Amino acid sequence: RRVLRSFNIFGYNSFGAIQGYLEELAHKFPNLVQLQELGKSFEGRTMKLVKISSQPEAGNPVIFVDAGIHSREWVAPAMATYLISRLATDSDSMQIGGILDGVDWYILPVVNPDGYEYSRSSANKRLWRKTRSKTTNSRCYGVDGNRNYGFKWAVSGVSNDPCHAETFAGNKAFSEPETRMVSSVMLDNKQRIKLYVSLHSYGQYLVYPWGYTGDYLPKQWKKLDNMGKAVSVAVQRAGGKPFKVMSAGKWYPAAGGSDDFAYGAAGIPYSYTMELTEGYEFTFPESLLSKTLPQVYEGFKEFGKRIKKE
Ligand code: ING
Ligand code: ZN
Repeated sequence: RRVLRSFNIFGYNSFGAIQGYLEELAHKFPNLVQLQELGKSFEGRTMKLVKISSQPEAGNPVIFVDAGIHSREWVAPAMATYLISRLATDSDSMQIGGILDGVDWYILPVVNPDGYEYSRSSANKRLWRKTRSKTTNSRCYGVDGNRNYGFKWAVSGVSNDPCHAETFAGNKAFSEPETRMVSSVMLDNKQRIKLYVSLHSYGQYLVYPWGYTGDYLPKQWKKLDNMGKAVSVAVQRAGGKPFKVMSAGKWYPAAGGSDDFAYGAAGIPYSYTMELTEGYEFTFPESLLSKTLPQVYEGFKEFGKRIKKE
């Protein structure tokens, strides 16, 4: 109860307050919201996957959303937590137009809790991006989680310098417990997951594979492009900024991202990195969350509608 009082859905919350809120939702909506323990982060924080379903036995297609692999991108966990809140409460009040009929949502709102708490700890840590694991250099910490996935690992857009680079890919693919846990969710549920969305904060982009190269597009790129554009229109209709929809590698090539792994290794047919939000880069003002999160939610409703029809 004490934890809940410090939780604000339109604010930047501590990892503990977010976990407390998720427990509260699971308690309040036991037929809708389930928490699955995935394991522990490097520093020992328990990672819980939120599963939201109105028909848990139906084997519905699944939309998997994660956020916060980059710790300084605070708007991403805020969006994921807001999405969880809306899915649970709207569906309970039947206002959601059946967004939970025929589709289940799996959401991991804070992929990198150690980095998140580190970036919250003081103003000079605010822009920390990586995990907080120990590297081969005992004075340098952390791996770029979005360069650590085991698909075309380290072929482009990465660094092997753990000390001076934000894009250190790790000393091997999946060196980080956090990226291993996300990949297990994908692989364990690959028959059912039809859409994967990873939330970040830099510019206003909705990008799809490939990220590792700008030279090729996947065979099915047009389907990815069309769905992305429809989502952008939905957000714009709600008063939000449109997204630039394109392949990640055409923006800038970088290998080892979670969206490439989802698409290329787990065979998830729709996979995106969604960047919120233009003009503020990593430090999106807390005061704008109450306006932006509901706008982007309209985009997630569009994702839901389209996956249901697939
Ligand atoms: N952006 C992503 C990054 O990890 C990205 C975007 C991913 C580009 C993969 C190309 C390939 O760099 C942020 N905000 O981190
Ligand atoms: Zn990022």
